Amino acid sequence: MTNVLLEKKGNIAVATINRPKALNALNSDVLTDLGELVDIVNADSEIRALVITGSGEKAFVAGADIGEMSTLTPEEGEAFGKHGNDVFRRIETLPIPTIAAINGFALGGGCELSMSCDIRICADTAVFGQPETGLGITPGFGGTQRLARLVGPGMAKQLIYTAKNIKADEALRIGLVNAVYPLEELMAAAEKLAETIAKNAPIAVRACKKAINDGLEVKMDDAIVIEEKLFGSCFKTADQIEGMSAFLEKRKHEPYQNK
Ligand code: DAK
Repeated sequence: MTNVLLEKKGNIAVATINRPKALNALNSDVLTDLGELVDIVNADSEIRALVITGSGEKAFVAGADIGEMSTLTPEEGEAFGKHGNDVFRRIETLPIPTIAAINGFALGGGCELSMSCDIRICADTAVFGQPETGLGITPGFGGTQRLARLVGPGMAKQLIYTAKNIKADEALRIGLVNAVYPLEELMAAAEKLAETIAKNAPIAVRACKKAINDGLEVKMDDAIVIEEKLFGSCFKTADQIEGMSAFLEKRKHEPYQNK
């Protein structure tokens, strides 16, 4: 991978979209590398949480590549959208938690990539938006769906219809991000959050992600059954036995083993 860099740090990993000359815009090569990133992370049981950020100090991702998109036919546009949607859905359904550390512009496909992650935190310099209607297209990598689910249909429609950008403080106010940090503190905060997650029992954390994601797609009666089954699946794991024994024996639990 040349367009996505991956660095492992203990039980967490940091993926950096690496196309700074184009503000990390998503062309087909970047999308392909993001797909490869998912394969690598899925195959590595040591990675318990993944941070995704952008290279440079200016942009997380400034959108899908407008140069590449500008000459597409309707059929090619649909195929490009499917490429992005497939990759973003694979990121959204990665078993481990994902954190978008948004270090600048997160426009169009960049905002959509961040919304495919479980948690979004950003720099005070970050700018969010879905500028697509200003370019003559719709959001194409899940923006109409994930933004409406995250901030509600009214706010999502306003952002998408107006194509207006918002700053970090407004993104925090509407619930698009969980926290805002000075740019120079963002990556430390993201890694600390990832490490905190990685210290908890990995099987339980993955079950929680699945319960929340799958449960949100069905009605409550079915959602609580999803939770019951995942709850049950944690019992008799080595980490459940150790976690509960440590509590009862009034000691700190041993590092969890992902077993
Ligand atoms: N695509 C390609 N190149 C980009 C880019 C982008 N999205 N954003 C920036 N760049 C390039 C610039 O062209 C410039 O390249 P050079 O001229 O140096 O070669 C370089 O990055 C630096 O950008 P600027 O010189 O413009 O930097 P500024 O600081 O002046 O401005 C900016 C930063 C982020 C405000 C500006 O670059 C900008 O407005 N960028 C475009 C933002 C944008 O509109 N993004 C949304 C793209 S639309 C679909 C599938 C996918 C999508 C939609 C539909 N279907 C299949 C249905 C997704 C759509 C989008 O993401």
